[in-house]
Amino acid sequence: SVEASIPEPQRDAWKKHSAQGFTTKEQFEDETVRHVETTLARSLFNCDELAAYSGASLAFRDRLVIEWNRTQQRQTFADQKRVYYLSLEFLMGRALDNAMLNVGLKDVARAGLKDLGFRIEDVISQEHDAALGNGGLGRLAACFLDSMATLDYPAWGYGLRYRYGIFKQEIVDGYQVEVPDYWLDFNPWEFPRHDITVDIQFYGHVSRHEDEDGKNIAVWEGGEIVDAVAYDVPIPGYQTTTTNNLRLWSSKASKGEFDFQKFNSGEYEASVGDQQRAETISAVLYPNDNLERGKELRLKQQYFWCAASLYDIVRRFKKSKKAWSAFPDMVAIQLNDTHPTLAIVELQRILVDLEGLDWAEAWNIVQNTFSYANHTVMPEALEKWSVPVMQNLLPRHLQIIYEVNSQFLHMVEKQFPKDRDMLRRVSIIEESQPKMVQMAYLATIGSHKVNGVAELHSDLIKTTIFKDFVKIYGPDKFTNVTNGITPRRWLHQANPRLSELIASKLGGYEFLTDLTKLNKLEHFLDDKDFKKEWQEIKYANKVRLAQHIVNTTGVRVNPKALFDIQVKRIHEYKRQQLNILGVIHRYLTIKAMSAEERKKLAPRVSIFGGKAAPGYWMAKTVIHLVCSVGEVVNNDKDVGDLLKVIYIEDYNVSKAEIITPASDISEHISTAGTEASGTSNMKFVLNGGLIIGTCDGANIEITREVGESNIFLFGNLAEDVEDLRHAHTYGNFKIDPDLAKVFDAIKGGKFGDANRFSALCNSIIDQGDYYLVSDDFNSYIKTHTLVDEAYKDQDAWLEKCITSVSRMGFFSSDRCIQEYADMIWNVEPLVPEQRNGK
Ligand code: B1H
Ligand code: IMP
Repeated sequence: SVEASIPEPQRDAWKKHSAQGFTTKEQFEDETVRHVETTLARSLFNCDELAAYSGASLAFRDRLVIEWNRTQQRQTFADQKRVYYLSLEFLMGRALDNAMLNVGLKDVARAGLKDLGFRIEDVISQEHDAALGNGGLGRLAACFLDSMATLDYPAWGYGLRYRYGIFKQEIVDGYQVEVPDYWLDFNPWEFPRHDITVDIQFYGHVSRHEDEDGKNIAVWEGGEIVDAVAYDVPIPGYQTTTTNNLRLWSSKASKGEFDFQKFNSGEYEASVGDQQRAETISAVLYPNDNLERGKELRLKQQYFWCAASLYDIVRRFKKSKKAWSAFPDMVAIQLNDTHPTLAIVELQRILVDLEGLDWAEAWNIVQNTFSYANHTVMPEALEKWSVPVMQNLLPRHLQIIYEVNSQFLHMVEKQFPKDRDMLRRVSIIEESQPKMVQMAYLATIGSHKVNGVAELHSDLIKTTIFKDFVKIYGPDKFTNVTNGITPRRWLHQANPRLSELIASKLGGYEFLTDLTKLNKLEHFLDDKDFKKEWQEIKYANKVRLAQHIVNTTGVRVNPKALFDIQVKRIHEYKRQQLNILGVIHRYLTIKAMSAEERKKLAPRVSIFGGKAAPGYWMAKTVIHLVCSVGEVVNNDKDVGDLLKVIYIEDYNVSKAEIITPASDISEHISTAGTEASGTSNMKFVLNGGLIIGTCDGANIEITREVGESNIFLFGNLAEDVEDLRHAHTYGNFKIDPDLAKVFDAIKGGKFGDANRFSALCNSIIDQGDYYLVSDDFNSYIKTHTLVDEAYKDQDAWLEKCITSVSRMGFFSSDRCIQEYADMIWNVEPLVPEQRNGK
């Protein structure tokens, strides 16, 4: 704060001693050894790889912190609009490698570590992933942070500091077992800010009082208080000194609340219980992807995080001493799905109850501040909170929601006077038993823009869940921002050799900050040496993955085989079941082939990976089926290298960095209309793999960019799904004959006790086949035959891969952030003096 700043006469001394951070190899070694010896109290006699990782990280951290401080000062002085990205998930992965590359000192670190006796790869792999997310939604938030810093936007992330991130998955006897992910033992990348603590209130009741001016105001009293403590994580941009902040809140028993009475009177357990209850709020990430279960603790997490973040944002704004009407000119708040929707209500509460603004003036500020991105249309993922639960936990917020709803419905009634059913449909409060608060509606009404995450998805939300809202607000409120990925992590870091090869052809690494530059690669399609090296790199990446597979599963796979990969959360809509049923079909086909026919077939490795939500039995059954098929196929000597089936345990971001560059083909085969975007599809293509996919999410735009001849599309279209489902229920549903043979094999016990798979088989055979596995089976199998054929012509295949990579420029998260900044947030970058190369 201003009061604590150093007096003018002493500032020269201060500046003279200001920390600098290393730039040379000598300095890096100095700093690393100093940290190992002093910060960690170790020596050259007990410095293992973990200690070397810690020392190197602390050396890099010092550098980041210096730029981070400068960035924050610059942003404060610049007095311009900032973006706040609210996400309940940030799937960051590892930080050291990313810091080295973004700062531009990885080569320095490699040489320095070598001098000190370490291989940089071994040091990097010591780091525990920061896995505060489930899948695509959380990883998107992480890519966005990277792009916002790289593009010099003054931006903060706000999230929760879970003590346990997404669980670690072990496969035991072919079943998923969940192990807690306690990741905070040593985390050099976070800074506890014990001085930044916010009191968060829960429960209690609302009473009405007159203030000094005779105005009637609501006062929320009683209940309990929990402290939110800030932990800050520096986010370095690539080739810029801009280093933004990710602020994660941790819950703690409030000093005022912690019951010393109880403690002193010997009721230790009761008082410790209170403390534990407070700390439970940020204890664990809910491990569901695309599913909301309506648990009170989850709502508590959401409010805790929204209230702490809003308090912080409002505090920062108030320092500027501007009028409240200027709030939306200084603050843009982006809601990553509906999870932070309570922030809308909390800002209205702050403005009306605490700051004394008129309702309408306050609501205008709120609407101009917020924007909301929708990430799913799956009904089971749409958030609804029970009114009684909310009444109990957040009584004042529920009142505000009712008031917002009442004013909104009034407006709608004026606009559509004769349409009673419209009012029922768009009400934030669903008149069910119990009544429910529909968060997607609240988020839409409280925001000035709503976007989907790929073109098809953005169209779908306008014709389904938000159809009425488009009529009410007009189409301009609804827009599309197709997702993207950061090329720094997903090309340069994950696939350094490919990045280097591309740079050697394009004359530098500019493509990493302007991915459209990749289009120049098409000029090298006739360059034999280039193509040979490209192929060698793909092969080396496959060898690396094969090594990982043999180390972790004991199964030896042939890196010359076609690697066919599906890694993502296990979900019926993503249809891993279609994939494994297709694999069984392939196995049965091979078994029936003559030796001559077998010779013509390209050997395949089918690779699966991903976590199932712990309570999602069908998803767990799919994992078990994959493992059981693997057991049989991998031990069938008659089949040998022609087919291998692998389950990679504990898929996470750092494993994705090994897996993604090693695909020949990857699978993105969701039932059309269910996958909002998908982002791993972009990562695989950017790394020189082709994809087999449905016309869903971003697959459609990938097809448009790379060209139809460079992608393997199959299956029914989104527009036909409803009719097909209707036919399943009311027509006479006949299962695909090839698929029926596959089920016969399963039922015959070919892959172990058939009872274990009966629920999975029946969901397709006689329970309506909601995800259209049977409808798409034939087209899927045929398309895989096309893949086999295409792979035989290695030259043509390579050309497809290179052409595709050259056309992937659109899918950089930089483009995405640019679109958000211009169309939705209305913010400008704040460019530091040093931009290119720090
Ligand atoms: C996506 C989620 C999600 N959409 C609820 N929705 C969650 C919903 O914990 N929960 O309750 C967690 C996650 N995740 C994904 O977002 C989409 O399925 C992908 O298609 C999309 O690429 C990604 C990023 O936009
Ligand atoms: P997708 O939406 O399934 O394509 O996944 C998007 C991205 O999220 C992947 O490329 C990974 O970076 C990440 N991801 C997906 N599933 C998991 C998981 O189970 N653990 C960790 N990261 C995941």
